[in-house]
Amino acid sequence: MLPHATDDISRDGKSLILAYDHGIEHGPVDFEPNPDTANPGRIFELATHEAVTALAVQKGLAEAYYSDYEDEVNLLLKLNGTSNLWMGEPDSAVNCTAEYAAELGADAVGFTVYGGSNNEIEMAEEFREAQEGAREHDMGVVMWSYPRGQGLRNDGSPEVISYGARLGLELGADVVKVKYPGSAEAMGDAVKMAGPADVVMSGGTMRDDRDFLRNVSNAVDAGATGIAVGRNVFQRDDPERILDALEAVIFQEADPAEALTV
Ligand code: FBP
Repeated sequence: MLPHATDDISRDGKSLILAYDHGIEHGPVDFEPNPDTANPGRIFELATHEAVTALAVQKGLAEAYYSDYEDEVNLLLKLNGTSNLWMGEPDSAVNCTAEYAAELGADAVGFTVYGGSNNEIEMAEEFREAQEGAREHDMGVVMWSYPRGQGLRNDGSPEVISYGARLGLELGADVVKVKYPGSAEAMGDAVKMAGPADVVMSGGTMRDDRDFLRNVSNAVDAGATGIAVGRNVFQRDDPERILDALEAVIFQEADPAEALTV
């Protein structure tokens, strides 16, 4: 990782990345709990919340909306993505270059790597191109490091998640986004494996407010620099309220129970 590479998508060394690539990754089903969120404009507005340090979207949404928000929102442009209609071994189509991301005004690029997939070799090579392209344009690099594939029996185990964190460091990511491994201790191991690269936890499926904030707090206590979250924010009836609470937990290290009352 390069020093200062994440300055544009973090605040005081912490990050709250609002992820909104679900329209491609999961499809319309993710918008059902809160139908307004099918409208990308609603999410770009949400990303102006002061807690949000960057918004992760695909190229098409950036082209359509970002020019209206470039003064208020930091753009993390996802360079690859696959729909849930794809039934093959985990893979992700590269659908944008680092050069075009820079043209669209991106502050950083995002890239999924499925370590352990039968497609890992190609994905690592594609990541190399994206990472080096980002460096040429002074953009930070965030790896969605999600080991999975037919050969991996337990892709949610702490060992596999730590390995994913390490892959991010070895391949040149500035930030590695990993699934929450289930405990502060396991998160601490992943953070250690990532060395100088930042680690952010992935939000995951919708959870009870307290459980969710407790996991985030554990992750931050263990050295994670924050979260990259989608569903646990935008699927709630009041996404702004959970952003207020996340801000307190991540940036002020507030107790999760107290954060809900701010
Ligand atoms: P969530 O907070 O909703 O889990 O989003 C994080 C994220 O990495 C998204 O960026 C992505 O769309 C999704 O999870 C992928 O999840 P998975 O591949 O595990 O279904």
